[in-house]
Amino acid sequence: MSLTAKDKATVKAFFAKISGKADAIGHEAIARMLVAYPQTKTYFAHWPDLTPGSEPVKRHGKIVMGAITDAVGKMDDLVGGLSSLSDLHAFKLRVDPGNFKILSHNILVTFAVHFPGDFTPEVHVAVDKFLAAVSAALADKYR
Ligand code: HNI
Repeated sequence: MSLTAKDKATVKAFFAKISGKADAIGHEAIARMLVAYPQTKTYFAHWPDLTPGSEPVKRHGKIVMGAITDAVGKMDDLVGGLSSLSDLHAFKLRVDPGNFKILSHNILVTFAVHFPGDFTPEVHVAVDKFLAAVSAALADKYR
């Protein structure tokens, strides 16, 4: 499960390539999650508009993708690097950690749609492993 040195290099190179489109990717991933997995909408009931293209969906996509891009730089210690974010999701937001897998899936789909040439099977597996490691780190504080 843990990322090999090669996986880490593959993830870093892919994120360097997508960095210019990170906000749009974050927006689309969150929008897809809310439409395709409507049970995730419960956590965002306080937003005025949960539809694709709305301001809160765009803003949140940018925030989440920013945190994931930041995590690329913390790959050697994701549990330590994401501990305060894990605290927030576990104790304040109370997000069921099963939702991390749902969001990760939507991020992968969005990468594949926007970077069909770069998103090779090798990139796919490395980024999938990275998102699973981010999810595990985010779930670390739950119990
Ligand atoms: Ni998440 C807020 C990062 C998955 C529900 N989330 C944040 C913030 C970051 C963040 C960063 C802003 C924190 C702050 O204000 O200090 N979230 C991440 C990351 C992932 C993730 C990196 C997974 C890869 N969050 C999820 C999932 C859900 C979720 C899967 C629910 C389905 N997050 C929330 C909610 C908020 C939130 C709810 C508060 C949103 C708001 O603006 O009110």
